Amino acid sequence: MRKTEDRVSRALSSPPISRRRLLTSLPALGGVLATGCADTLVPPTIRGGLVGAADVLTMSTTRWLMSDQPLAREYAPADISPNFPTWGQTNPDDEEYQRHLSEGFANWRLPVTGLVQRPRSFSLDDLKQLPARTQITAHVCEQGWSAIGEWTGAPLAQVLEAAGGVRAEARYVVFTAVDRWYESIDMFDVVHPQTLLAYGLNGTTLPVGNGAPVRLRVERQCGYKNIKFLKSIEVVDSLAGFGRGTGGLSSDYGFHWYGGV
Ligand SMILES: Nc1nc2c(c(=O)[nH]1)N[C@H]1C(S)=C(S)[C@@H](COP(=O)(O)O)O[C@H]1N2
Ligand SMILES: [Mo]
Repeated sequence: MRKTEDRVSRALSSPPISRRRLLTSLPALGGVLATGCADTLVPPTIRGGLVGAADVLTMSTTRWLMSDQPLAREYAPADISPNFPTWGQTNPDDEEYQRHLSEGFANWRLPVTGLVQRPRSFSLDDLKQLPARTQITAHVCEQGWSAIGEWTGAPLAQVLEAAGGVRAEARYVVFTAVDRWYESIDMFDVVHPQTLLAYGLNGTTLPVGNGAPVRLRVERQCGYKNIKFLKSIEVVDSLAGFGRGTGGLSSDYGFHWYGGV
C-alpha cells in the first residue's frame, strides 16, 4: 500500500484549483482513476483479524475492477421493476420532516458545509436547476432483494461545484438523514458521475417511502449506503467526529464501510 500512500499524499498536496477542475469536468473521472486521487483502496477504519483483511480486499479489488469500467451498469426502460420496494424507514416520525412534507418541501433546505469554498443551503428548486442526470440502475439490498429503478437527480459533483468546489483537504462527504441515519463516501464516489442527489424515481417525484425529498444514489454500493431523507451534507477530512467513528451508521453496527456491489 506504500505506493497508494504516496499517491494520496501527492493528491492531497495539490492546490485546490486542480481538485476543483476535477469536479467540473467529466474526463476528470479518468483523471481520478489514473492519478489515484481517489485516495482510497482501503476503508477509513480497518477492523481486526480476518474481517478487516476482507474489508481491505473487497474495497481494493472492487476499485481495481472499476478502473477499467467506471460506470455501474445501466438498464433499459423495459427492465424497470414495476413496484420499487420501500425498505427500512419509510416515513420518519419527525415533526420538522412532517411539516416539510405537508408543505410539499417548499421550505426544505439542504445545508452543504465543511470543506467547500462557499458553504450554502440548497432548496429543492436549487437542486432541480442544476444539470440533471437520469439513470436506470440496480439497487442491491444487503438483506436479500434487488430492484431496478430510474433515478433522476443532481450529480453530487455538481452540487459541490455550486458550493464553490471542495478544498484540497477534502477526503469524505458525510450525509445525515432525518431519522438520524448517517453515511459517508470517499472522493472516488463523490466525483463519480452516477453519484446523485436523487429527487425523482421512475419519472415521478421521489415518493416518501423512497426518501423524499432527496436521497443519495451511490450506484457501486449496497442499499444501506443509499441514504434516504437527506438532512445535511458535510465535506470533511476525517470521519472521527461522527457516531462511533467508522463513517456510517451501518459500519458502526458492523457492516462494511465500503458496501461495494
Ligand atoms: N435514512 C435512511 N436511509 C436508508 C434506510 C433507512 O432506513 N433510513 N434504509 C437503507 C436500506 S437498508 C436500503 S435497502 C434502502 C432502501 O431504499 P428504498 O426504500 O428506496 O427501497 O435505503 C437505505 N437508506
Ligand atoms: Mo438495504
